[in-house]
Amino acid sequence: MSGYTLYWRRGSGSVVIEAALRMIGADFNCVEMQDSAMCQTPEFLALNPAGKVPVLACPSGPVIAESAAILLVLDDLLPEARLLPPHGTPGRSKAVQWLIFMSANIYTADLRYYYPERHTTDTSPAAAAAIKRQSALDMDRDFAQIASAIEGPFLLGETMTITDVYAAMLADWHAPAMQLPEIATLVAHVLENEAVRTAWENQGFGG
Ligand SMILES: N[C@@H](CCC(=O)N[C@@H](CS)C(=O)NCC(=O)O)C(=O)O
Repeated sequence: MSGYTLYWRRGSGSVVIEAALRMIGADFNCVEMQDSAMCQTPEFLALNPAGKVPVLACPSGPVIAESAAILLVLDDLLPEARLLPPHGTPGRSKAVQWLIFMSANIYTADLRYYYPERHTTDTSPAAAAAIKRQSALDMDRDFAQIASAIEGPFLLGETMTITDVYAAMLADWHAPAMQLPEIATLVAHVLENEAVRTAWENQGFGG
């Protein structure tokens, strides 16, 4: 399998896609988006009208946006790489449920936390501060739910899936999550994986 192109940005959700590509041994090249303006060019908007990374162009033609969707498609294309448990197993249901939970809830809360001004028409500093406070509380609640579902050390027990890598990415953005012992243990085990460590280093995580 060769010829993937990953559109990425330092410190963004593209890190879990690079980790997945490395875990499956795919050939890929990277196009770095240096800033928000680069994500708003007509060329990039033709790939993802939302103007956001990550975006993955597949060698067979499709261009996919949305981090969780990209991971599900990669798993479909290369099921033997076991980014996720096999179709039809209880483990897969659980891994997919938490992957979507994190992408729908925690990723979006992180965006509210880091870019509060984009989430209100009220331009006052107090409004931004209130959005930051609430999004931090939302993430605390959501990470606690994940922590209670972790079998240990990974979500599904002894076998790491891409859902664990996704959780580690989100924990890097929300340091209080590391105070939960189940999350800290999961992250420590995820970072033992060489493919993950390389992606973390390339994309400015772990600092
Ligand atoms: N739901 C999307 C969120 C993607 C997203 O918001 N990406 C951010 C970086 S983490 C982005 O590209 N923002 C564009 C900008 O800030 O200009 C996903 O899961 O991929």
